[in-house]
Amino acid sequence: MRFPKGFIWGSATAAAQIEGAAHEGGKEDSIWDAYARVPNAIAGGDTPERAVDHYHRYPEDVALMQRLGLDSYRFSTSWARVVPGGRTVNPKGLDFYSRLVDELLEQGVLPWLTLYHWDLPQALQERGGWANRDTAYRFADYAEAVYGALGDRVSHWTTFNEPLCSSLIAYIGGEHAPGLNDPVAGLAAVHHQHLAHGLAVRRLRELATASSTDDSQRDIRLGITLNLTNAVPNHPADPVDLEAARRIDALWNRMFLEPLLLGAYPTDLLEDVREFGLADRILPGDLEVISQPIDFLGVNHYHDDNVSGHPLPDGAPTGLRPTDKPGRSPFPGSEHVSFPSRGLPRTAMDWEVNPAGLEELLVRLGREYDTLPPLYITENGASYDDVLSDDGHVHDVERTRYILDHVAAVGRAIERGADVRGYFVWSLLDNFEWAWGYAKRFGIVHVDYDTLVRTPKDSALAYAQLIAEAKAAAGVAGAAGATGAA
Ligand code: PNW
Repeated sequence: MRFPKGFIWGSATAAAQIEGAAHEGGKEDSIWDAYARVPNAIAGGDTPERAVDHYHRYPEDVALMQRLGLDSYRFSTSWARVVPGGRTVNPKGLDFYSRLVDELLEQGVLPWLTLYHWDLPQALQERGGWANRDTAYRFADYAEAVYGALGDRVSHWTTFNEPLCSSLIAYIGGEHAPGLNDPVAGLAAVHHQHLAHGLAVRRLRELATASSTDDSQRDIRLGITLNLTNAVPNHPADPVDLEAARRIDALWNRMFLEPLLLGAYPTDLLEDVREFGLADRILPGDLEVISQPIDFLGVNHYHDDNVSGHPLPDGAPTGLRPTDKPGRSPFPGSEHVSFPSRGLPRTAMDWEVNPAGLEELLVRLGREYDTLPPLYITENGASYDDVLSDDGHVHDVERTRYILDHVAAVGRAIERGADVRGYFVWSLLDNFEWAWGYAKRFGIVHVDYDTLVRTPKDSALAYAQLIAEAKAAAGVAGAAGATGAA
C-alpha cells in the first residue's frame, strides 16, 4: 500500500490525560480536576492529579517518539495551566509548553498543537462555562497567549478536539465534566464552541500576519478536529430506522461540519432540536466568523454507529454510545434512538470494530462537501485489556491488528480519491481515559501506574515498522533505518 510522500505519521495525547502536575507550576483546577472530586463521577475514584507524569517526564516521552520514527506529535495545551483563573496568563504554564516544543523540534518531531481538549479552567465553569457566550471570547484571548509563546515554533494549530464530547456528552449526557443533564445548556455549548473556534482562527491569522515580515512569512495551518461517524440505519428499508439515522447524522456530524464548511446549521437539525433554543443562540455575524476558511480538518474515528428508531428488546447487546447512566441520552430530540449490535468484534470500550467504516466515511466527506479542506486522521486507536507478560512485553495482538487494518482503510480511501494527509494513532501512552479513569488502556506504550515505567507494546513496534516501510515505499530518504525502536 502506498501513501503519498509527505504523509504525516504521528501519535496523539491530551494534556489532562497525561500531564499530571495538576496543581503545580501555577496550574489550578480544570473542570476535570473538579469533576474527579464528585463521588462516582469517575471509575475507581481516579483523578488526573498525577496521570502519567508527562509534565516531568516529557524528555523521555519525546525520546520515545523519536525512536518510534514519528513525524509528528499531537498534544494539547491545558487552558487551566496557561490561564488558571480564566483571565491572567501564567508564564510558568507557557514555559512548560515552550520546553516541550523545543524538545520536539530538537528530536525532529513536528509539534501539532490542540488548544482545547476538554480542560476548561474551573473558574470559567463557575461563570457558566460553555453555556456562557463570554467563554468564547476568553478562548480567543487564551489562544493569543499560547500563540505569543509558541507561534515562532509551532506551525500546526487545532482549535478544538471533538466539540461534540465537550458539549453534548458533557452538558447533556452527564458523562463528561461538568456532568450536566441540560439540553438547553448543551446546545448553547455547541454554538459557543463553534464561535470560539472562529474567533480564535481570526485572531491567530491576524497575529501571524502581524508577525510576518517581507522576507519571512509565518507559515501557520489552522484547523479543527471533529469526531465523525457513519450513522448506518439498522434496517435500510425501515423508515423508522432511516429517520433515526438521519437524526444521529444531523447531531453527530452535520451540526459540526456545516456551520464550519457551509456557514449554516442544517435546517432539519434546527427543526429536530427546536424546543432547546439552539437557533436563539445564533447572533448576526456569528456564522461568518465560524465559517472562515480552515487549512485542514482533523477526523477522529473509532467506530461507526448502527442506528435504530426502535427500542431494543430487553437484554439485547448495545453499548456503542455512552449508556452508562441510564435515561441520560446525550442526543437532544433523539432520546429514543438505539444502537443495536451488529455482532462485529468489539474493543474493551465495547465499540464495534469496522475498518471499512473509516474508508467509507473519508470517501463520503469528499463527495458531500465541495469546500472540504485536506483531512488528517487525528485520532484512531483501540482499548484492550493488556497484559504485561513475563517476557517484559505486551503482546497486544488485537490493537496491532486494529491499527494496521485502519491504516489500510485510510490507504484505500486515498486510492478512491480522499485527500488524507496524515494519521495519528490514539494514543502514545496509556492514560487517564476520562470517566473511565485508568481502567481503559489506549496506549501503544504501556505505562505501569505504580512505577510510571514506559514499555512500548508490540503495537508500537509494528507501527514503527509500518512507518518505516511506508516511507521507504514513498521514496523518503533514510526512512528504512527508523525501525530500531525500543
Ligand atoms: C476521544 N464516543 O473521545 C478523545 O479525543 C480522547 O481524549 C479519548 O481518550 C479517546 O477518544 C478514546 O475514548 C471519545 O462516545 C469519546 O464515541 C467518546 C466517543 C468517542 C471518542
